Amino acid sequence: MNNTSQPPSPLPEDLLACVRQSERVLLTSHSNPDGDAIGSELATKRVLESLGKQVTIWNLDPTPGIYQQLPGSESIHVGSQPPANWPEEIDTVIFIECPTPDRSGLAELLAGKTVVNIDHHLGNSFYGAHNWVDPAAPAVACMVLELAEALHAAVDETTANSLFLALVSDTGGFRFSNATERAFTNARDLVAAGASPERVAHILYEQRSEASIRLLAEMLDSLQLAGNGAVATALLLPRMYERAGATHQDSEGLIDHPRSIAGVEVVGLIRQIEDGEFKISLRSRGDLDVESIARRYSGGGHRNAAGCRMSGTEDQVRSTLVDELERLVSRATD
Ligand SMILES: [Mn+2]
Repeated sequence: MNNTSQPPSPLPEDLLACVRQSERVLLTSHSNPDGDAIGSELATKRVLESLGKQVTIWNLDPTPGIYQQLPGSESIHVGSQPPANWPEEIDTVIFIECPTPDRSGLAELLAGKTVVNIDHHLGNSFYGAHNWVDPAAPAVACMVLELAEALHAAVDETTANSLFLALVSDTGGFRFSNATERAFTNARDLVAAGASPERVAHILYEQRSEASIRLLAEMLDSLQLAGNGAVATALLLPRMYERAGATHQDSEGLIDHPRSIAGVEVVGLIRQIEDGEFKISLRSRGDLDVESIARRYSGGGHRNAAGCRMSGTEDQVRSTLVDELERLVSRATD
């Protein structure tokens, strides 16, 4: 997922000092939060609370169903209406796993506070008063673990489980290119602190809703291969959610299935968000850089996992996307 050949970026002193001094903290992350976003937020909340700080998590979008099993997830404030203590009782906003303020979907609402930016996305825009961007970090969870150590905060079993879940989910179960030595070192440290790989695997892989499996069937029905089998695209349309009895929270991880087909190098999942508007999720293997495509459509992400939006009819968007992905694959084989 990240450029694993680059050295880690050390935790900046000014950022550490700011976190130390902040008594009332608001945490947020990107919209449609994933396992690294939720796990890292919940762990950061516990770490800072163990130091006597008041911490509120505010995300625009609901926590995906599978991550609602993490202790503390019920405390996450969701939606575009601010939590009761905003803005009077907050001094610092920490963005976790959020490449630009806009990606939180809350940028305008969160204006006017000291901003701390902790992230591992390559395209991070260094928007904070204090920035720690480490693209070599396998997951932001690894950075949170380092922050906890620097703050001399205890990482208890619950915190370790949240961070372990974030690390497992961002590395695809230690299968992606970001499953580096550092990922395993951190994994070992987290297990030593009480994380349970069995419990986390149960949460991530064995607790899907029936609706999400029915939605998977609908999505696979729409699967098309192109580019001599190297390019896979699939659709998630409102009528599919309806038939499956599913909500957006049930779509987490579905993109991994087209990616598991032999010969498939890149996957584009096209999800309709309103008439003529689609959210595109991209996945790739190895050196194929889907972030370069996402960036051209005002999106972003990592080399092997990125996202953006496209407008048009369903057919137009799919054919544009297939063209882009075929070009990416053919450039790589030239
Ligand atoms: Mn991440």
